[in-house]
Amino acid sequence: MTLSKIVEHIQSSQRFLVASHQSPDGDAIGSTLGLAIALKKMGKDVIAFNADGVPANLTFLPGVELVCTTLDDDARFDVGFLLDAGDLDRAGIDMKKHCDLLINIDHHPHSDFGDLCYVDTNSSATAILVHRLLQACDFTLDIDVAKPLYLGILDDTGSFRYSSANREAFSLAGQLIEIGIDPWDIASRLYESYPTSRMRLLGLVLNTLDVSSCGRYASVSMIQEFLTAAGATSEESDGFVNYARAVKGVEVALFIKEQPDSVYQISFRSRGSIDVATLARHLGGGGHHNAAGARIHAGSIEEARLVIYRHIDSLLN
Ligand SMILES: [Mn+2]
Repeated sequence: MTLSKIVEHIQSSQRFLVASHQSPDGDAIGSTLGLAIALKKMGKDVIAFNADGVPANLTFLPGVELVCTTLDDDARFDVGFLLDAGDLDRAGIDMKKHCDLLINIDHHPHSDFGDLCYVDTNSSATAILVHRLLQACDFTLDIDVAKPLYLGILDDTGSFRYSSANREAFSLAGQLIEIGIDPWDIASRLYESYPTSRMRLLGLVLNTLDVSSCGRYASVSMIQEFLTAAGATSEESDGFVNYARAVKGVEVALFIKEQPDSVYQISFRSRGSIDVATLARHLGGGGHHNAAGARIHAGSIEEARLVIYRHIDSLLN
């Protein structure tokens, strides 16, 4: 129902903005580029937007030249898509000001903004929802659109490992391979093309591994000095939380990142039925059942860790 309404708006409109959340991951960029390229091929005027731009490791994707990091104050669009964002605020711009119609496409729970809202929390990635939309538009996928969509699915399913990796994800991946995707090419660009600085940073962060006495939760932490010592940027620590979850017996993993002004960014990962999204929302953040994040204020990284440990103790008991 919603999909066919979105199709009508695509057919009857000309100027499109396609945006996603700040600090974009593979699905944010993949779904943005997939939709932006497809709209362009449909003859539309398209600007893609991401407040933080395209991460360096994803600049090999087609369509990156469509992505802006700022918009003119008076830029106007018939339709604005906000993809994979979870929350309207995460766009980093005032979408409503720039767009006559705002369409939200997402797989995050509690994502309910927009004039039209197409949300399916059972979908592994927003890229899959973009694919459903393009199918509804009778758009014939080519390699330029297939690449970013494949990358979105690959990233959000943890390379088809997470419980979110469902039949639709595998099936669509198969179709995309049929179109010409080379899985090893994309995987090696994503997971085996790291700068040395990231590996040095990983060494420092892994050294902070702390496993609780019960063995059910664990954390890794990063202070600002690590970045200087490794010559790395904060973005290079993406995914480090998964090393804490990879410890046998650990059900909840944390990555605590020190930021300026006594702010600590916490990433949560959990296994199975343990819901870290509720915990993150309780702390003013958000996310998925097994992957979420929040920011807290604390006097030191040790204090931040203890505060979160207390919350996890009550979550587990
Ligand atoms: Mn996603």
